[in-house]
Amino acid sequence: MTDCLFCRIVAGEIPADVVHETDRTLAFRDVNPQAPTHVLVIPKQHHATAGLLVGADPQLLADVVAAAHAVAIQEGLASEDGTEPGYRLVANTGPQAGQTVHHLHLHVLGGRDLHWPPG
Ligand code: DGP
Repeated sequence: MTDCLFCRIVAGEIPADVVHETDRTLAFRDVNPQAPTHVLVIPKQHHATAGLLVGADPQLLADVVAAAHAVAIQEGLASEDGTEPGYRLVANTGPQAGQTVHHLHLHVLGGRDLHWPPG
């Protein structure tokens, strides 16, 4: 989709600080970080939400989650066989949840104590 910001990042039309890439996923640092580590993990193909993606291509949703875990390990937020020190995956979905970019993205947040419930 040419009017989608994250599709334009995938296409290389908008620069991004890419930290991880597979043939079907891309991970890059959030432009407005909310934690010391704040990375967005997306499918390269356009899907608006996780709920829509899981119906269309469940393997791709699994690939996005696997990429997010790989980013967490790479960023020192998780060991391969565990979660220490820990991180949070967030998928804001819809306007009331604050989704502003309508291309599925998992926020990988870590590097500080994360409070619950979120705001
Ligand atoms: P959400 O509110 O869940 O839709 O999150 C969208 C995120 O995208 C938000 O944290 C800011 C980030 N963002 C918006 N524009 C850009 C951009 O051009 N580059 C990067 N790297 N991140 C962006």
